[in-house]
Amino acid sequence: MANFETVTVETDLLIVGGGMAACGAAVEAAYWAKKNGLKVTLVDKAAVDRSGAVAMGLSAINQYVGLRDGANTVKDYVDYVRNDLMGVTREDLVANIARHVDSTVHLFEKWGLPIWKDEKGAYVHEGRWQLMINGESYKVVVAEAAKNALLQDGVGQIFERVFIVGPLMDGDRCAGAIGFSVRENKVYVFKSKATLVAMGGAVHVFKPRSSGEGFGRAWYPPWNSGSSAYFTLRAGAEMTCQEVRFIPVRFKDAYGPVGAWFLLFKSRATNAMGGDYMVERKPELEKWGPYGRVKPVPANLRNYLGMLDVMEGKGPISMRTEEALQKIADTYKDDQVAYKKKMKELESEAWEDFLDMTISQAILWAATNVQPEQRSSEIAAAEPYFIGSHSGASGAWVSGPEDLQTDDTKKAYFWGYSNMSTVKGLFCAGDASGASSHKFSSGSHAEGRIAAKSAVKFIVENNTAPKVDTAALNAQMAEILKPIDNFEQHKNVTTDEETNPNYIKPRMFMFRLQKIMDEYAGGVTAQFTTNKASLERGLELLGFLKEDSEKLAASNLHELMRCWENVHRMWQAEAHVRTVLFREETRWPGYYYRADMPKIDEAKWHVFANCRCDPKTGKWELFTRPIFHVFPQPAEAKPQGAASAR
Ligand code: SFD
Ligand code: AMP
Repeated sequence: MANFETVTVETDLLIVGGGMAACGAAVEAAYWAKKNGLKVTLVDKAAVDRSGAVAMGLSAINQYVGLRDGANTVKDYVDYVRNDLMGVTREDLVANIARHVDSTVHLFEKWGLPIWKDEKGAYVHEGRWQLMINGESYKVVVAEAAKNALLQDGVGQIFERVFIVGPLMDGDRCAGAIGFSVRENKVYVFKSKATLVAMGGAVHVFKPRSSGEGFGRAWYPPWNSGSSAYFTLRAGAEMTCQEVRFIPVRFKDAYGPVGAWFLLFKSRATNAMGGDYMVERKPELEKWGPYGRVKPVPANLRNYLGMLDVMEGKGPISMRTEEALQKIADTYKDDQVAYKKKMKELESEAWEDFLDMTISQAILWAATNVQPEQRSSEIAAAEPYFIGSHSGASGAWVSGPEDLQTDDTKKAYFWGYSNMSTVKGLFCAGDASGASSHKFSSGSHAEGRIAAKSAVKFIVENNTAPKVDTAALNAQMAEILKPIDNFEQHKNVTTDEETNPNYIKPRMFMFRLQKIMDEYAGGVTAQFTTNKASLERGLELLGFLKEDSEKLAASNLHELMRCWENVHRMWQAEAHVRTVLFREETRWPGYYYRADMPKIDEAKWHVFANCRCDPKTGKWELFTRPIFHVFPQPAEAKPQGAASAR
């Protein structure tokens, strides 16, 4: 076995990940740990200041409910999320985040995040739920608070550049995590009483649109590679909404987000003939149950209407930036000075939107002489991502809060500790927890706080150190380092290290995974369309890939990380394909379309599709869970599907 030093760290609460949810968890955990004399350890594969999806910054806080102003209620937010996800949502989880998220936003402001204000001092809204920020240093501000909280008074410690591979188990209880340094030859064994998973979602499971030119450029950050899903699956946790991938419409080729354009600048998107798909294709919305009739139209249906234009050869689709800015400036047209000033202001806001969050989009504009006030820009549907915190929903099935349960949900949605998965001592937040979409950066931070407080409660009430079997641990270490051994053992068989009959390098492995997913599971080249036979063939090919994952090879620590990132992606892929196959309907056209089951089936499939992989046998189980409301609903939206185990 490769020669690595083993570092063992014992802690009470272990937080794996250092993004929005983990930083929220750190702040809250530090407070409760101090009160209870506990120790908290946070581990990130990168540097917390700039890790995760918010690395480049963001230009908006997408979840702010505005409870103190009476602007909206928690139920308003729950109604919005449920409809956007075509009826499939855990209302208790969404409501729990919604009632706490504003306080997280107020903390961000206190810590120094500049939130736009109007002349009266009120927050400037991008849309009903979104606030505009000067967010290029968003992550630095949030990370600083997390670090201050953990590092003061010896409450906690932070490990950066340590890649977490998977869970340590003590029977059915999570006992910590194992990983390795991406800088030094060290394996890290973290033993904990509770573990909070917050390692984000996954990208590059599907082939990206940019495959040679601008290789790997995507909207979602390439370093979030499905570690949360892998961790929870391997611990034996029940997973939910694994079929719900997110496809955002983005500015073409550099993936600039569209929210500010649609909501703040009130832009239209039009096709090559000048038609507006949101207007011309409105009758299509009638086919998608009660969900197509509600405002705003769900994100997947908005996507779908545009995709129908593209499939009919009416592309490209253009964001009409010039028209939108002109329209706003026109309200000042009788005063030339005010008009010019407004135009300048709009121009700088337009650039700042990308400079805050997706710098490459601003660079692409500059490189291609685009002045948004003069010329429209192409937009396109991106490749699929797994991001349960945005408009996707995939993640672990977690317990809701006790006080929001009803007679129906008490047994189905609650098992003692908020945000604990079905595995004892294993908590999840942000992209790691499922069926609670639209939490975004702020809601993920709030959910991290909720989960951390709950995890501390678990520790206080279960204050025993779990045991880790030495033989099992040694086997896990050997498995983690196997790619290094594979390389060392076989590297001299050929003259080109990249090509070898005895091993596969992570880059080629990733290409194979992406090709399978793209072609069989409804990626870009398959027009986001699939069917039973394709999915079954995809599963067969994923099976061969899994066999070959034993042959992954790494010539250095960086490649070792790449190997495990791709194993993580592969598991996310398998959970996805199995669940798309299981759900025999098309519920989210615009995210994926099952050509053999082209309609929504409310009677049978108004349910959660959940799955679990038994850690002992490796056998997958797929089954449904009922959807219950925690707020009273109008008659039409009552659940119709019965729960059934399959
Ligand atoms: O406009 C391991 N998001 C937006 N949210 C907003 O509120 N406003 C916006 O403006 C947003 N936009 C946006 C967004 C995302 C992206 C990519 C872009 C633009 C370009 C969404 C939010 O960013 C997202 O909801 C949250 O960040 C989710 O938080 P969390 O904590 O679940 O994930 P994370 O922040 O990505 O952090 C993940 C962490 O895990 C680490 N990690 N650590 C150890 N071992 C491993 N194996 C690990 N794998 C991952 C990461 O390093 C990181 O610390 S807009 O487009 O909508
Ligand atoms: P995006 O930039 O697409 O990630 O969107 C940012 C926020 O605006 C998210 O909360 C989206 O759900 C929302 N959003 C984006 N486009 C629209 C739209 N056309 N109508 C309503 N909400 C939107």
